[in-house]
Amino acid sequence: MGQGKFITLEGTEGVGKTTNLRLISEEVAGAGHPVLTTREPGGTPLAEEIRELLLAVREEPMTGTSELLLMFAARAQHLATVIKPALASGQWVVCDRFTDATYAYQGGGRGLDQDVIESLENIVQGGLQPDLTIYLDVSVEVAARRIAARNHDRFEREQVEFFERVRAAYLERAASQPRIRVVDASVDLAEVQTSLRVLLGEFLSDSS
Ligand code: T5A
Repeated sequence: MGQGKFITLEGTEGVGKTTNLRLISEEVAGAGHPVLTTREPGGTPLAEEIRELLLAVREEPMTGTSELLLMFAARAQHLATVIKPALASGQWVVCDRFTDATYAYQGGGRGLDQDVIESLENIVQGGLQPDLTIYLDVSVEVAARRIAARNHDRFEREQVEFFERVRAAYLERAASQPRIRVVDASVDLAEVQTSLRVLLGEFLSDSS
């Protein structure tokens, strides 16, 4: 069996990534490919512990650089122990967030240097990139309303301006990278899912 394909799902908070992840995995499995669904930060026991460190609300503020290094530490573990072995065995990997989130949140949101992010990306990933990235786009106001009732983690407590910068960074990246496909996720869930099925249908037929 050849190498599997790597699909990532991106967006700001509350755009519907978790809601749509299952549909994406089902479409891939329905086309006959073995599929592994995972997430970042996280995806292994150690990386999930790093996720807890990253999301916890605590008195001591976390520096942007600490946040960036923890994201890549979790990613290094996830890639080495889950993603790369799965792809090598022919499984398709569907991942809730990956390095585009680092460019958007730590780069756009926190204002960290893109060149530093790129250096870490090279160290941790080598040449590995997703084959397809689906970016679910929703305005910051609509997304905030969707998650208003939840207990907010450390990121979700950021101001609107932070998420505007994150969204702008995602859209800028999507405009320059053909592997990133933008889906309007502000419409009804059924409509979002129709768009996802069409997009995945094209990708699956191009990959066969
Ligand atoms: N992070 C992550 C970084 O800063 N850098 C990185 O490199 C990485 C990898 C955790 C945090 O880590 C940061 C970003 C994050 O802040 P996460 O857990 O993936 O990452 O983050 P969240 O975005 O918080 O995940 P959520 O589960 O909260 O959001 P989802 O998955 O986008 O939204 P979901 O599916 O839970 O939907 C939210 C609500 O909206 C409804 C759903 O039913 C749900 O109630 N909904 C819709 N309602 C109306 N119309 C639609 N079309 C809808 N779609 C969903």
